[in-house]
Amino acid sequence: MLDQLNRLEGEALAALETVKESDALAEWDRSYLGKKGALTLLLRAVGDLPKEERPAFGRAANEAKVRLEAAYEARAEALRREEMVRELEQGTLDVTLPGRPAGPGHLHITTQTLRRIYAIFAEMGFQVYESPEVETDEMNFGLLNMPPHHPARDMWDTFWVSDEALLRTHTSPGQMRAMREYCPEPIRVILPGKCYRYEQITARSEHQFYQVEGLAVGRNITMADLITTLTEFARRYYGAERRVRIRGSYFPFTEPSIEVDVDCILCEGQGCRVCKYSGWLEIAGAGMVHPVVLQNGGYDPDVWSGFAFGPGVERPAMLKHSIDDIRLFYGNDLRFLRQF
Ligand code: FA5
Repeated sequence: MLDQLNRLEGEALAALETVKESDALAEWDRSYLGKKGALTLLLRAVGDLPKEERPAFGRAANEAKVRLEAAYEARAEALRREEMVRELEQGTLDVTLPGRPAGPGHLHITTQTLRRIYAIFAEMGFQVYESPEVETDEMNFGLLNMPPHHPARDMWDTFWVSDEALLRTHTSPGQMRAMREYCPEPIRVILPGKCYRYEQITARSEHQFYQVEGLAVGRNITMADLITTLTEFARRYYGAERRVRIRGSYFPFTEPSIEVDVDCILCEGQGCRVCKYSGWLEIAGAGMVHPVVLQNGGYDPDVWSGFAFGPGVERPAMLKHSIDDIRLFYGNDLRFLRQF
């Protein structure tokens, strides 16, 4: 079969030499590289070979494919140039025409939202701390009070990079990095960044989205500080007229834990697809930093306390701008993006 492959490659390259115009080039592409092309069919037949011959043949066939694709690109470029020269000679291409103007770009709606969030928390004395997107299992879960096999890990469906490394499912591992860097000083930081979850994409859930974690560690920090901070954030971001609701919740790394909702701007609390017909939209999980987490970060929980919160970014932007589908954010439809 290796001989057959070599013959096919030689034949394809020779045929390419004779191609003089774009229809013939497309036909060449179909007959050698297309779905039913000769090379594709040969590659598929690899399963018929004895097991020990398959890797060498597979490698050779893939290399031949790369060479043929490169030859195709080179021929296509040569034909484009020939066409241009022909047009110039015939006078059908006017190179003196002005180019098409490229309008100035602007910041993506997510970036605008992030900057607004940074500004609000900066006014409250929080500084930005960046932490990695590829994390260890230990940082993303273990040190956050979720040892291996802890059932709460199921709350975060994970994209694994290797047995120990993953794409962070939330910005909370940044808490541990900030604590370990600043200990034994008090902390007031926000940790913005992209998070990844292996989950179903819907009108309100993406598999890639932003969060802005918040963390404060000090000697007398209480739940009242947390609620005030988040209520003030909601007031400044959504406007004073929005209602904020605090619910009890559960996160392994905070105790007690809460969830913060704002009444749905899209339906004015009447119920719609985005708020799952509840009238409320969850904007952040939060709570008092769990003593085990404080300890893992180097702080003595008998002396220090802290709060943490983790709002998303796209969902707040959806609420504020009445966007009813999160998939629009990264769909790259300029008609959508230009509105903001
Ligand atoms: C967390 O990820 C916790 N780490 C939050 C936290 C931080 C709790 C600190 C306590 C202390 P949760 O899975 O609920 O929690 O996500 C937090 C926010 O991220 C959600 O409120 C939502 O705004 C956003 N979010 C979560 N999943 C998605 C998704 N698939 N698409 C878009 N936004 C999402």
